This record gives sequence, structure tokens and C-alpha cells, in this order.
Amino acid sequence: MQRCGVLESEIAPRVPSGTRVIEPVDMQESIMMTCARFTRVCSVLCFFGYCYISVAIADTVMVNVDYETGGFTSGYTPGEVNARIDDNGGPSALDAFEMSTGVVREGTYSIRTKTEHNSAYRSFGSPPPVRVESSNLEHEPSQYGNNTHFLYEFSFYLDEATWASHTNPGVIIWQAKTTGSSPDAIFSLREEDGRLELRFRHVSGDSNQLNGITVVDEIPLAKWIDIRFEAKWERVDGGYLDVSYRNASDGEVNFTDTVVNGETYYTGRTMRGNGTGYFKWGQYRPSLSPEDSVDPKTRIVYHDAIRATEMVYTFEDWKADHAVAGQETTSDEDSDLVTLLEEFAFNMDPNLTDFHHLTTSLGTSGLPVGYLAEASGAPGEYCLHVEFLRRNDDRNLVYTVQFNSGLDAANWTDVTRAKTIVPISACWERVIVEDSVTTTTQNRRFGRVKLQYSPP
Ligand SMILES: [Ca+2]
Ligand SMILES: [Ca+2]
Repeated sequence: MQRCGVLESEIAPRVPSGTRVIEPVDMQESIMMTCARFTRVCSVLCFFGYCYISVAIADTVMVNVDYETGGFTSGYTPGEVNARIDDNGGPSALDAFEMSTGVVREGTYSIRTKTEHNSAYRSFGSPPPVRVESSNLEHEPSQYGNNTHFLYEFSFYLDEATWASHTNPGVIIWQAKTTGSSPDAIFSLREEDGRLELRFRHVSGDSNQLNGITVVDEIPLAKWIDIRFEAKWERVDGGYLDVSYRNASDGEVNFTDTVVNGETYYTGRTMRGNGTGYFKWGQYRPSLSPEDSVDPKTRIVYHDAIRATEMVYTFEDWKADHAVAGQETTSDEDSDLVTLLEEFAFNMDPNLTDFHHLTTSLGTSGLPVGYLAEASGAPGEYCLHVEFLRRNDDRNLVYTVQFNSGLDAANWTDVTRAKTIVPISACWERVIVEDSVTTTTQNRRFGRVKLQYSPP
């Protein structure tokens, strides 16, 4: 099995020195990059003009439900990945689950669920909420338990006709839970001040109370939304839950933000119950029972690209895989001016003299790059941008971008908010951070990426 943290890359032939990472804009020559070795390496980069491109990406995807087989179980056995149709406790309505070929996030097929104010859309008899859901109930490799770490992904699309009115919908479209216990995490649709929003709720320590945060303020209809949910499941301190999303259907591929406060918003007990954790997707309408209608409308939701990737790769794993287990974080046994920790953090080879910078927008290996680009919110003004690779499978490694008008150690300023985060794979992303100071007020700025590693 491929390990999560390995991004394969190759070195393309050298290209002429005209391939520079710093764009030829007016203030170019006064912008410099520095860091422990930035100043030195930048000039080397511009002289040699190396260009690295990716050829393959490998993650430890434990379950991948893309429906490309055209069936409800997406090639898994019905026991592993399950659409709860009539003969195994699911709804009896024939159109509760359908394969869709007209509305898809990826490939040729997605799954379409429909719910109505009708007992044919119930599951498991009584109690009678309306429920049309699929799950990975018996797919052991993608189940979670105490002290496991997963990235969950799914995409959903709300049918325009059935969602034009959305009073009090209360529809859960994805949830993680242990058998016989209340859910650990829920993505639900609800109305807030006339807007249809996506809400994320989660367990809270010892309490059964689920707290909530808004993930998407106003969900566009007839558009695919991609959700990423990273969970470090822990009964005790050390757990966390991160959520981010993107609107995939308008061409934007930028994840807007980690929704809650940067990296981690919850530390504590994220596991409840003693069962094995699994997840479900589709429609669960707890407030809609045939006997007690709050929202009797028909609802249609599409789901696609449902995945769970185990986040298991650490610096120590990487060191073992590269036969450098005895080396220190600051060592440079391959003599390429890149420390062992930098080789790990930026997907480089600790046994190869492969000093190079990341190729903007394309590369999957290399040291951070800096360049001038137009400032957000200030058309016509430019500022220093730092672009770098970030791995998110070892939480002991923290990346921080800093800017400064000089090289005095006291004046580096952290910028915690990324301008752009583009996922490359489950475990790797391309991050662009911009300086808040533009060339209108400063003609000389420095940037660096600080790496901090805390051994477990
Ligand atoms: Ca090295
Ligand atoms: Ca190297």
C-alpha cells in the first residue's frame, strides 16, 4: 500500500535561465527572499532555472466511493459500502436512491437521494424519521476508533427545483458516528436569516450537546460543493476536527479557509460510545416523520467523491522509509543545503542533491518561492507572495510564513491567513500567503517560511 506522505516527483530537464520564479514587475529587483538559506538559494535558483514537475501522487485512501462502477456500492461489497435499500432496512421507494449521470462531480456517475413526506422514505421502521442514507458500516479499513486520524472528503449538490424553498430543512447530509451512539460529527443544512447554510456540529467533551459552526454561509443551488473534514479522533486531549470547503462548480479550486480558527478548534473527547466509528451520507431528516411534519417538501441531493484517507505518515515514518532514521532534523548528509526537516516538509529527497525551489502552480517538490503579485483587495498594487508545499499528515510539523522589512530578527511578523490553499492530494496542499504591505508603501520586503517540529 502506498503511504500517505509520499509525493512522487521527477526532475525535468533543465530549462533556460529565463524561467524565473519572480515575475518581471516593476519592483522586482528590490524584492528579496531570505530565510535560513533563502538569500543564497534564490540566486542559485534564478541562475540554473531548475524546473520540477510531478508525475504521480499517492495517498492512503482507505475508501473511495466515486460510483464509477454505476452501482450503489461503487464496487465494494454491499456489506462494506451500503446504500440502505428496501431489502436491508432502507426505504421502499424506488426513487429514494438513483444513479445519476447528468449531475456528477467527477467521472460519469454520482448518487442521487430523494426524500418525501412519506413512509416509503423511512429506514428501519420505527422510530420514523425520514432517512435515505449510504454508509461504510462494515468497511473496516475506513472505520475510525480512538486514536485514529482521517481526512474525510465528500461533494454534494442541491437540486434547484426542490431547494428553491428551504424553510427549516434540517437535513443531515453527512455524519460520523459509532453504532448505538449519538453522532460525533454532523454536516446539516438549515435556514439562518433566510439563507440556506451548511452547519457543522460535533461532540463537546463530556456533553451530549452538539455545538455548531457555519461552514458555508449561503449554499448556491445547482453547484457542487466539496467538503474536507479532518478528524483526529481522541477520547482524551490531543484530538481535533478541521473543516474546509470549496465551491467546485464555478471554476474556483481554492479552499477558502479552514473554517474554525486556523488549524484546530477542538481538543478533547471526540469519541463517544464504545463501538466502531463509521460515516453515512445521503439525507437524514430527523424533524420529518410521516406523523409529525415540519417540512413536508420533497428534497433531492446528489453526493459524489466520498473518500476517507488515513493520515498516518510521520517524520519518523519518512525517516525510516528513506534510511535516514539516525539523522537529526538539522542534518544535511546529502550536502544540498537543505536540512532533513526541510526535505521532509517540502517533499524532497534526503539522499539526493536535489536543491531546488517549488515551481509555482505546478510543482510537488521544492523549497518555497517568493514573487510579486497583485495584492488582494488593492487592484493595481503588488506585494510579496510566498508559495510553498505543506503536508498535513504530521501535526507535529508547523509551518509559519513571516514577513519583514529588514533582516532584524525581532521584526518578523507572522501571517496566519493563507490567500490560497489548493489541495494537491489528501495529505499535501499548495499554500500561497501574501504580505499585507504593498510596493506602494515599501520597496523592500523579505519573506520566509519557518518550520517548527515538536517530536511526539
Ligand atoms: Ca539535504
Ligand atoms: Ca536532498
